Amino acid sequence: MVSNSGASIMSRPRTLAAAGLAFVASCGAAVAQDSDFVDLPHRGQMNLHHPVTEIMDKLVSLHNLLLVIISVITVFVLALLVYVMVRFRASRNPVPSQVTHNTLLEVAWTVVPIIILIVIAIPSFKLLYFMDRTTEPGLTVKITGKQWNWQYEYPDHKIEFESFMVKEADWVKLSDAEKLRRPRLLAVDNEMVVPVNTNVRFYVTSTDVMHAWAVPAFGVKHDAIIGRLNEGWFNVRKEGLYYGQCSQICGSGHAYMPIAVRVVSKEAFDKWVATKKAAQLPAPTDFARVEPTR
Ligand SMILES: [Cu+2]
Repeated sequence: MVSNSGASIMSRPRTLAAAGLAFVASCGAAVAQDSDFVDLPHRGQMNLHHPVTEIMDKLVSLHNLLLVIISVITVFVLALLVYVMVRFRASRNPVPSQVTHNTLLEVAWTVVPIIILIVIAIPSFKLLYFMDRTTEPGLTVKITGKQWNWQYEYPDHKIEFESFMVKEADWVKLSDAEKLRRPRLLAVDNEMVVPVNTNVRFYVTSTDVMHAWAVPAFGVKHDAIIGRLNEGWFNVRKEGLYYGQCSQICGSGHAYMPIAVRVVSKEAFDKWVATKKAAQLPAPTDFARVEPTR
């Protein structure tokens, strides 16, 4: 994790040539001051992302349980192999053993794996159902994968916008502090903005090829499939800027459709909604108002 406290998120364009950058910079302006925390990878980092949702907490716990189980199994199998290689080596056993069956052993190596699988299945299924959906959504966002960018819709607020990766030519114009917070290939022009400590329900779909919307710190990774709506949710407890990437190899632009989610206080979110709505003209089509033709 990298945190640059005090670093200004927005950089001022100095020349006309930076007009494109100004547009990029304006996109998070309404909520820029809310949190300086940025969830980023850094050199030498090990293990999973630092969790900021209950889902990721539980994923980490399951991962740790599985790591213990798999380590014990690996060491046990290795010990058996070493024992067999030494104990039954050709020089010590010129006449090989003719034993082919051992009922007790066969029952044991069938029953023990079953018990291990049940031990894994119980927390795994519990977690799957926990991750599946939320009964009390505080906000709903529809996420659409495209070749190659993301589109975010907030149906409750009638907000809709596209999110593109910041192009190299614009990115090099950012200040050094800004580059740390908005790294190359991860920075986007329009971040998805959600309030902190709120159940965010999201639907994921695609318009062209399969993508996957994934933010590791949230423990969320959902396939975006054409003609289908996949549902998920998260509730982030820490304000900040979180990055993810498309996690389904979708084509030539796969590496260039990053995901940036800015988690802000509820007040800042309301402010962002108002700013976004004011800036968004024309408003998205309200299909409910269309009169049927007779
Ligand atoms: Cu993709």
